[in-house]
Amino acid sequence: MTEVALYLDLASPPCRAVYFFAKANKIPFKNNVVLLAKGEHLSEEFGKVNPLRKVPALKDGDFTMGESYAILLYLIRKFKTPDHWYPSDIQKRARVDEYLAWHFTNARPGTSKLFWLKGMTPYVTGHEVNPEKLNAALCEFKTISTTIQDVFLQDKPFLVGDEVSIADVVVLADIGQTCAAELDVFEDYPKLAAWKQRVKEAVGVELFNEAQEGIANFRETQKQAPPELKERLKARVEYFSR
Ligand SMILES: N[C@@H](CCC(=O)N[C@@H](CS)C(=O)NCC(=O)O)C(=O)O
Repeated sequence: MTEVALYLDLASPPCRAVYFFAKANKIPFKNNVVLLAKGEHLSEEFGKVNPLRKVPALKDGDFTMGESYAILLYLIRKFKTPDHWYPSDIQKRARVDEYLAWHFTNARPGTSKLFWLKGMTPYVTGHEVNPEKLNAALCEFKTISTTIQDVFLQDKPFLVGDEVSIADVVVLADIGQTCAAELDVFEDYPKLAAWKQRVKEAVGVELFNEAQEGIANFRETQKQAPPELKERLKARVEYFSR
């Protein structure tokens, strides 16, 4: 089986989801690090792999693609990973699809907002975020956490049943972003806290901790970001502060 190339920055939640999945399944891949904080995704060379200039991206021979969800599915199909990651039973699979459709339009923007306001604004602008804006983002995040716990997880060990799936890995990767914003999001969510431990163990605790370091490194590296990137970061902060 040929090795694929993945283009990743572990500071990015969708990259961490792909990385956790690939590593947990021992998928052979070349890890091409694309440091967002250095603006490496804006290079001509990376633009040939993903013209959207976003990570993660994948290259398999002459074939290139972006979008984490689609990359996860490509890896599942190419490497025929164990069924539980994306069950062949159509109703179980539909539950994964259902969760992820909700996640990418609700939980992802909500966690990103919190991360950019609490975790990035002080680093990019040098001052704390407006407390009212932060409070609104925290309320939004609580609604998201309640929905994940009470509507999707309920009393099951994993989001769609007894076994871990890509839905769990995608959430674990996003939750890491709130830890980076120094928020203990699980204080009021005991079921989510126990779930997080199970998913960490399913992908590997060391792997999880290793990927978390990517976020800390991002904050340090962005201090030396080129001017073009600093403008992009400021624009991102402004976008989330609206
Ligand atoms: N929907 C995409 C999102 C990819 C994405 O937004 N990646 C961010 C990092 S989390 C990125 O590359 N940002 C660079 C930029 O926008 O300048 C996915 O799931 O892969």
